Amino acid sequence: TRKRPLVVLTRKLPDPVETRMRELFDARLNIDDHPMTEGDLAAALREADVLVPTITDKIDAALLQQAGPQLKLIANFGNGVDRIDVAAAAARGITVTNTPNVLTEDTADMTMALILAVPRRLAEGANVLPDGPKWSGWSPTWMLGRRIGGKRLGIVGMGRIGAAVARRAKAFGLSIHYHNRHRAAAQLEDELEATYWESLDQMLARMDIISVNCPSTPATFHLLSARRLALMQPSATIVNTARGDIIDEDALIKLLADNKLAGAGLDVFTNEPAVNPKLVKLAAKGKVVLLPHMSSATIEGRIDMGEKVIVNIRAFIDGHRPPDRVLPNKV
Ligand code: 8YV
Repeated sequence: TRKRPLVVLTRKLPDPVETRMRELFDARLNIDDHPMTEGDLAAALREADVLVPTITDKIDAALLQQAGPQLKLIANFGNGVDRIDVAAAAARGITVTNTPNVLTEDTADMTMALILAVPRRLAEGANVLPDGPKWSGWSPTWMLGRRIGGKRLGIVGMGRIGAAVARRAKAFGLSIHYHNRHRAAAQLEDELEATYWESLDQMLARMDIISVNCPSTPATFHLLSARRLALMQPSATIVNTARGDIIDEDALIKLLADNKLAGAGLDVFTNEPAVNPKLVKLAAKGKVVLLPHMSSATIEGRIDMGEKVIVNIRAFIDGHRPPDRVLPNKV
């Protein structure tokens, strides 16, 4: 019988996923879930037939040089492949796959939660009662936020997640606007009653809420630059559940601190897991809601992601085209 492929998991995955991996492959698990050091990763690349990394692993061209000739597949446990140099992998004959679709709805739910939470001051309000004495009682002018219904939502990146956010937002009475490299299909525009803005600058200037839903690529690095962020209205809020580096975080912090922007809801940051202390201060003041990169974090979603990884590995090993192959020119 053929030797089972050595599949190295860089992090602990849900039990059912690991059980299945062990049934199918020679799976090397990370039982105590320690984040991999660069040395661990290099060792894994030297030995593995298949590597299953997560967002906590940076797999750049230099690291890939240490990969052994047996490594043929990097099956990412996650949608975004911004931490993997897909072109460098391709140059070495290594295929990269990801886990799209299964985390779309969960991520959109959390994005919607932030779209509601920031203008309606949910995090501030949720802190009042645990702090007991802070509540002096109801008052007509206390804890006033901004209405959601009737406002304009501008989505930056109308892909699967952007569309799922738009569907939710539409049900809350927001009008849908979007900017994307390419205009969306007429059918989707009709369904969402969405307005396409070819100019991101013009859209930013006119929106009440902006939601960032595009991937992180060289083309989207600081897409929301200092200049562009300054185009937003002082009453506007911005939500990011995509990747931290799409927004110029320092510029965002400055605008928030200067009250030139009303608020922000951030699930992703420039230097994860480090978070700029200025953002923490703004959170204490109720200007921003900060989440620890948890928009796709559901029990069901993580199992679905694991199953997708397995489907991709099996297809690849059986000599088929894995369904979720990431092409270098698509990154
Ligand atoms: C995960 C994500 O947190 O899929 C993504 O792109 O950001 C999240 O689902 C992570 O990437 C898992 O590796």
